[in-house]
Amino acid sequence: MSTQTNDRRTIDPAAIEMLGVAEAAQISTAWDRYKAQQPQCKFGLTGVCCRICIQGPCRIIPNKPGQDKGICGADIFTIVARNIVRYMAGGASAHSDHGREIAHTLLSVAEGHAPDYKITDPVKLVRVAKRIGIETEGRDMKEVAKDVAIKALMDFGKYDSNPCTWLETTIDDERKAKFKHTTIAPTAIDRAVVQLLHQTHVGTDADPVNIIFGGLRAALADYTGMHLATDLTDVLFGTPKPVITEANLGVLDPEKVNIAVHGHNPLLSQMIVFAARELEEEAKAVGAKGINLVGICCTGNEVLMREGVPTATNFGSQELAIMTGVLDTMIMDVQCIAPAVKDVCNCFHTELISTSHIAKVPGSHHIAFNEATAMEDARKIIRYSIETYKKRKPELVRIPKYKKQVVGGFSFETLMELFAKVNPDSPISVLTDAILAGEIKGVCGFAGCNNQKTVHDNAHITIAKELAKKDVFMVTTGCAAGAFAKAGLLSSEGVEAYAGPGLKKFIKRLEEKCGLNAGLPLIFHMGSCVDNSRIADLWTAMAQNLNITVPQLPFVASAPEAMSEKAISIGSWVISMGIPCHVGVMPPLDGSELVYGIATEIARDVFGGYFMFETDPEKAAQKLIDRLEKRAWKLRVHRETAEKYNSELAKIYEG
Ligand code: NFS
Ligand code: SF4
Repeated sequence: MSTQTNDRRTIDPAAIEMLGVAEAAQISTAWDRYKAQQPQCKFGLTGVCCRICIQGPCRIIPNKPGQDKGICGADIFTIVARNIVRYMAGGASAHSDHGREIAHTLLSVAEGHAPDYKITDPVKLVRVAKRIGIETEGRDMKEVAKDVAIKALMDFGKYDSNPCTWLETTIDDERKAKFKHTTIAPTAIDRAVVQLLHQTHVGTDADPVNIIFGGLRAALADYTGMHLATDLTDVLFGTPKPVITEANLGVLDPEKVNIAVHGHNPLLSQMIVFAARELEEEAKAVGAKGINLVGICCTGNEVLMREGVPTATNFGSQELAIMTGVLDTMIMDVQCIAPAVKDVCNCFHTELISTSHIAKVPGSHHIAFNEATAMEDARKIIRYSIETYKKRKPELVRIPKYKKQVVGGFSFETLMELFAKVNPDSPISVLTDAILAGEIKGVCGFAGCNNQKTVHDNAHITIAKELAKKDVFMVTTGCAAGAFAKAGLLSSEGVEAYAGPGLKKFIKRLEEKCGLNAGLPLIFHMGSCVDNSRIADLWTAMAQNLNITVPQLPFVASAPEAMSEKAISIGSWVISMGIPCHVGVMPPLDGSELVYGIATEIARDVFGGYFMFETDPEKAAQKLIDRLEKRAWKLRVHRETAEKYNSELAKIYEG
């Protein structure tokens, strides 16, 4: 039963319209179920409920004699720390296992076992190979690919004590030393996760600081897994270049077979793109005008970045896409697919197709997807979708008219190519010079999800508009990108409406030279959540160019509507790298003042990065701007002093 009335907790006009449809049809949505869960358990919300052994659950009441510790004697700070780092283990597992599949596929390509995949971007392959110390001169690309894939797979399970290759070769020397000194550099991804689960087993580690350092090691394993995922996906499918497309439910086409790819793994969604193109005629044969592929969540971002596939919606509103009545199939791979989508499918003709052996939903149609038979499997899925189209019920069709232009595809390489049009000798200087000159204040990377604890998309949009006004250059990934896309912030419309004078000048200067058929966007879409690695590459390049450390760089991050374990893991490596990170939802750690303090204060002393938890988007924007202004000011002062007195010493300072 829908209880939704006027207080629709979303600012997405298409979602508002579809929630009306849900209400009329009495279809339960995440919005209803969130309400039904209220009030949520205070012990769980603050992280003080321990279920690590089955003597529990132990719920801690501080200062209440007898109940201020768990049955085993675990203190509140141990319990909160253990709970939070186990999220990091979950996040690192999801991201890195995705990366492992990509690496496996590259190995299969090299060995000739995956005939439908190929090395699409040999230039990137060579660049990655050189970076990780693999010989490329005069060698066959398949041999190089094999060595690269094996080295990537070794990052999961190698047994020496050197840090993971993908970590060690993508960060600067100062961070390498920092991670060595604090012992948080993972030597193998799987080991970091397993060790953390061991460390947090009943009766193992009770020291909250040590537990959190174990968590950060897993978080850096998460970074390692996602960076290799980004690199090798680019090798297999091409490094993204600028694309022009659209976003929001208005991209659904009543006259075509509509197929949504939902989840994360481009090994499937990319093949779906190829198969859809190939089988267009078969769709026409049943009376459709063709096949319309749309994306939801990060696999949508993957095919948006490389193929210009439009975005239907993001995590929070995934169920609503089905309620349009025109989605014929929703194809899921892994992660962030709400099981509720199946219940909604039951009210329409839509079929949910699962494809992974580790992600099935009861009642969904399973078509197993294997790399060895990829195109055949993808064709099967497309044909099944065409069959389903025939069952569409015209009386249930209702497509909200909303859609916005999206200019995306800004991989790190593409951004550099863009900057190179202004300064061919030192592309990255285009960005750093603008900061030194005060034209822009710095950079903010937006990532993360939707969370029912916030008003859907509102925190993303509110913060971004504020930052735009104050001349902050912005990049984005994940469902944050989905929110911006639907609101028109990934097109020049956003620049006209919201950019402050400095930011506008900066973007227009690039735009004049870029030679695209569309204006540049207010926020630059860098990809899926694993592509947060591209954002890290950006800050590393900027710091190196300025000859400073990352913690001195005017660069901040924000996950306004964080939800998943993956988001917690990303945030944790972001702060380890030296970047202040805002999170707009309170994670369960304020049950322990000590653990809260480690995340927000002590982390700053040790790593230079730290968390800023702020649920009010306006205040959050102000905090982000303050951080950037302070770092940019310090950077300029120390530069000037160093130049004036010709002193290297003035460059060494705390950010
Ligand atoms: Ni990232 Fe992407 Fe979205 Fe959040 Fe889920 S889809 S991997 S976890 S909800 S941004
Ligand atoms: Fe309780 Fe300790 Fe078991 Fe946690 S590990 S459930 S605090 S007895």
